[in-house]
Amino acid sequence: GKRKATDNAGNPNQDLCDFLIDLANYERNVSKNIYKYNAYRKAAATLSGLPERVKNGQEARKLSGIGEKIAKKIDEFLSTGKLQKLEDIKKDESNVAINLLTRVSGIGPAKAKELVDKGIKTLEDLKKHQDKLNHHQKIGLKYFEDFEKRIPRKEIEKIEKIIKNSIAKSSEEYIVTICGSYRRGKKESGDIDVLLTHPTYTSKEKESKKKMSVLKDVVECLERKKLIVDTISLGSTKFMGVCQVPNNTEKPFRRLDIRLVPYDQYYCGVLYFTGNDLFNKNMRAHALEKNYTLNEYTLKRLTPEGTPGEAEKITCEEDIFQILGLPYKEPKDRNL
Ligand code: DCP
Ligand code: MG
Ligand code: MN
Repeated sequence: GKRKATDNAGNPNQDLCDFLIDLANYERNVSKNIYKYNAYRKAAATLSGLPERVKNGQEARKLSGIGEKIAKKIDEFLSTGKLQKLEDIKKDESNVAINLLTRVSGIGPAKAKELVDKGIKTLEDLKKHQDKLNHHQKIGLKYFEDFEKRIPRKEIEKIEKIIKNSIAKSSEEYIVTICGSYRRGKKESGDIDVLLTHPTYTSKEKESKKKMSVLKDVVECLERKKLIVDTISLGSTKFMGVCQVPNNTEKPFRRLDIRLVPYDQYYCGVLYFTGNDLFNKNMRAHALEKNYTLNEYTLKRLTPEGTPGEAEKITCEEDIFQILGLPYKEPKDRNL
């Protein structure tokens, strides 16, 4: 997601979170320093969870993810109302342009820099140079304003019903879970992350011809329902595209991803795509401490030599926590 990750209603530290997210984005998009990007995001996430306004950097330092350098920036911002480092970054118009272009879905920092070096610096410039964009980037540009809008929970609930009802007509046995921030209980989301499986679709028969068409059939069904309105990409296991609540042309266009996951790998997939990313990182690190390796597909025990064994049999998310000796965490408690 490229939007603010600190969207709590009435966050008393919103302005501090905003400047940290601005810094994070410049580190990712311009300096290409993912380490600093993550550090700033972590600090912003910590501040956004506080019930009260931070009084000074020293107080903030006591919190997890806030060290001396960020504490100093907090003090500077609290006393001057701005941050010189950010002002300097913004003085360079190519920095501002790179940052803008990376907000287009499908344009990463490298592509943005390439475009800016060619003198393409605004959305208007981009529209005139669509020949320099791939299909994903063209879609990102076409729906730029809508994709920046957060999706209210109510609207995702509506879309969830449409997807479940439509798919149930072809087989009652489909299992559909909307993961991501929605499953973690957030009031608004950046996109819609759908996981799909069917008991007859397992990792052993991934390649069979019949299975290849499962996702295509589902996508075509949702196109007929006028829910899916554009496709970024469609493979045998992953659809990326655009949806809109049917018969509601005033509603914004939304980013929709659908992943078809083998039945025996479904709950590792659900865990991964529920996130958040920090929670996933911690979970994987914890698994390694217990000599397991965890990813979006499987949980496997590691031999003393460090080679993974057979995939553990997982029939629900609780199984994963239990095997790793962790107390179960509800999705709403995975917002780290
Ligand atoms: N994910 C991850 N690591 C990444 C990207 C994603 O672990 N680098 C996982 C955790 C995310 C989930 O996939 O929660 C879905 O990715 P999104 O980018 O859609 O993130 P969210 O749904 O959490 O937030 P948003 O509301 O911005 O879509
Ligand atoms: Mg999401
Ligand atoms: Mn997503």
